[in-house]
Amino acid sequence: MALKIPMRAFALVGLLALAAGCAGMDMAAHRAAMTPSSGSSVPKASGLRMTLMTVPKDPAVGNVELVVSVMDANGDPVTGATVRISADMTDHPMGDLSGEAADQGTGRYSIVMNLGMAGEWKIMVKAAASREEAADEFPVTVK
Ligand SMILES: [Cu+2]
Repeated sequence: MALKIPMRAFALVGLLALAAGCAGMDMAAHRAAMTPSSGSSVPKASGLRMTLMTVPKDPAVGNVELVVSVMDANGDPVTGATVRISADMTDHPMGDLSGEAADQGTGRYSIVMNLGMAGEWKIMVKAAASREEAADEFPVTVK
């Protein structure tokens, strides 16, 4: 099956989900526009804050771009952070879906993951920048 999503700078992960016996891939159309998705984080003691967007905004089963924005306590974008993302379904394990998001240079960090089953997912994000760290979890519904 040919991937419809250009590789760009993203790491492509998640093929292990196919081995987990879940539903086959139905590649989502990859929308160019980035629109905010539900989920935002509570400020942590470190001062780092994160939000998550998905592309497309309402993901279907298949490859989904996960875009994390990292901000400091003033709301300014934080570049040069290390952002690790892992994904799983909320009610059963889907195998090891994790990777490091690529730094887009604008405080945004992006990775494409194969969310291989319809239902409720949780996207877990850990960010580390200079002396600060933050972790958060975001709900994503895959149709
Ligand atoms: Cu599943």
